[in-house]
Amino acid sequence: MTAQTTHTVDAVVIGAGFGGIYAVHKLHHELGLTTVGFDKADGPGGTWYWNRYPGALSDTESHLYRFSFDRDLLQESTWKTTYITQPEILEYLEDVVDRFDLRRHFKFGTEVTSALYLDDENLWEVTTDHGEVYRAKYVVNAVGLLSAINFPNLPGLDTFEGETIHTAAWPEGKSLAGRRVGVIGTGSTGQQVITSLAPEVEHLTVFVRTPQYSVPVGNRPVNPEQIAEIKADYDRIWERAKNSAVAFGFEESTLPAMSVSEEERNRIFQEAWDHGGGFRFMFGTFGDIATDEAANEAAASFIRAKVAEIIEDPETARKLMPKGLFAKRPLCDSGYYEVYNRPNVEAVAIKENPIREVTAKGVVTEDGVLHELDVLVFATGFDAVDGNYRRIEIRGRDGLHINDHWDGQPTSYLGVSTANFPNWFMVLGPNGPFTNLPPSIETQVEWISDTIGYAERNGVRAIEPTPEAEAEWTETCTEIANATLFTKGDSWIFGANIPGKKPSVLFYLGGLRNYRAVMAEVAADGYRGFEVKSAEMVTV
Ligand code: FAD
Ligand code: NA7
Repeated sequence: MTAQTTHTVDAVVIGAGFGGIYAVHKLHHELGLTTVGFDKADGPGGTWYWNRYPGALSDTESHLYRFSFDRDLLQESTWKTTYITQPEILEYLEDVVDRFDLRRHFKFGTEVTSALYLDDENLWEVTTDHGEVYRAKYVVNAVGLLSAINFPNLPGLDTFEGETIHTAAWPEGKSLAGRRVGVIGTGSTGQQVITSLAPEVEHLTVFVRTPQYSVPVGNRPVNPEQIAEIKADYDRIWERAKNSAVAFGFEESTLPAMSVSEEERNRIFQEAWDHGGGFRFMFGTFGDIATDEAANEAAASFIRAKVAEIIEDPETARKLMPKGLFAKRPLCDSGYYEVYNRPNVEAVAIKENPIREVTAKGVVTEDGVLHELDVLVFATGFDAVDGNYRRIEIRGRDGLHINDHWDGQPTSYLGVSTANFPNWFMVLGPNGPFTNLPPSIETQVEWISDTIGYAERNGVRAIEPTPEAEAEWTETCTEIANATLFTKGDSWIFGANIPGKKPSVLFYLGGLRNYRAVMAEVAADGYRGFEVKSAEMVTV
């Protein structure tokens, strides 16, 4: 064994997506801390580095899917369409990294394998897959909430002679034109990749397990005047987004769906359908679609009628027809249902006709049919929220493993910290806000950075939440979630998409405005719910 050099820094940041980039910027440039960032990826971008599949698009409007912290950056960045594509977001994030001279603080192509708290020294010891060891007072985890891949192990998959690709590990520029392609998964990602691949592949077989409700995204070109208008109004736009629930920039409705006539209801739904946007359809039409069953059914039946109208073959429409509650992350698409009218696209309903096995030539379903394929695409999503944490050996006070601490369910205080893990912070950890994410990420990174600044100024050696505060926050998130219909729809929002993962509340569904107020109050109240140990009090 070769002797390892141990590097000493003030802070380690894990991840180089929106969260990690901003965290390194704040800690280094504003607090003046020596900071090193790590990412497994060979460059910055996080989500947008990995998800290079055809059709990858943000479903937050372009002008709000970005950082708001720097006025000049806001004025100088631009976009072409109302929604921003993966290559453009990646380019934007790369530009941000260069603009703030952050690249030299990151070590790319480097996976953090463990983070161990050294109780006696009040330091974290972080080890990478290159065997490097870093000691730091603070660790900021920005490891992504939709980042740990879910790759189901289908029987016989290893015998497949074609290619398998997960959408979140799509090789750059990989084209499937002219190939016979199968796609498993029809969530947000599946819909995007299916819609984009359909016109260029020879044949597309879509293995549909649970059809989902989707509305048009409404992506349109924007002209320089429209962009200038937004830029002139940016202060107000961000103010409004940060003071709303889902922070998608539209006015959120408070009108109960059943308080208007059926005709008026359908007019409002149609208007939202024509405008586009999934969150807008769910939260901009009426105020109770996510909470009231009758309102929810009204929205669901409006979408079902559209599916029946768009898909010409009634049997295909039946296979694609969503059922039950409209209570998952609302989806929007660029002509997804229309794709099934193409002669080269076939839907296989795998709940009624399950996948039996994968063979050398393709996928065999229970009815004995071999669906011959050159490529099998997995759009099967992520082990969301806690997935990446559980893949690192993280041990807090007294060697407590994060997986043991989170045995029942992943928890946190305020989505940013957890008891027994001092000076250890999370961006979009369990029970953080469920919104358009950049403004929530900024809220958390700013709060974390302020807290670290407070600790540094006040000689604080260790800050961590009390178990009671964490339990209370979990209870708050559970109560809010239980008041919605989301708990009744199985999805990654509750960890219900991963076999063996215990479904539990993973988000604070109280909205960004309320979240920001709580975060501000906790800090103003002397870090209520945190145990703050000053240098003198800590036994060394
Ligand atoms: P990420 O961007 O996920 O970055 C985390 C990084 O951490 C990754 O690069 C990963 O490699 C790295 N990492 C993890 N573990 C380790 C380790 N042990 N060692 C080293 N590096 C590690 N959100 C929206 O608000 N609007 C949208 O329209 C939207 N669209 C999306 C579309 C897709 C296809 C996906 C997958 C997600 C989408 N999201 C959207 C969610 C998106 O993840 C967030 O908006 C945001 O990009 C998250 O940024 P982040 O920095 O927190 O995490
Ligand atoms: P999702 O929303 O989790 O969708 C995954 C899809 O894959 C969904 O249709 C699943 O069906 C399907 N799936 C998952 N595992 C299997 C197996 N084993 N067999 C067949 N089908 C399977 O992930 P996305 O990537 O689309 O979206 C996640 C978020 O990332 C999204 O909200 C955006 O913000 C980006 P199921 O519904 O479980 O029956």
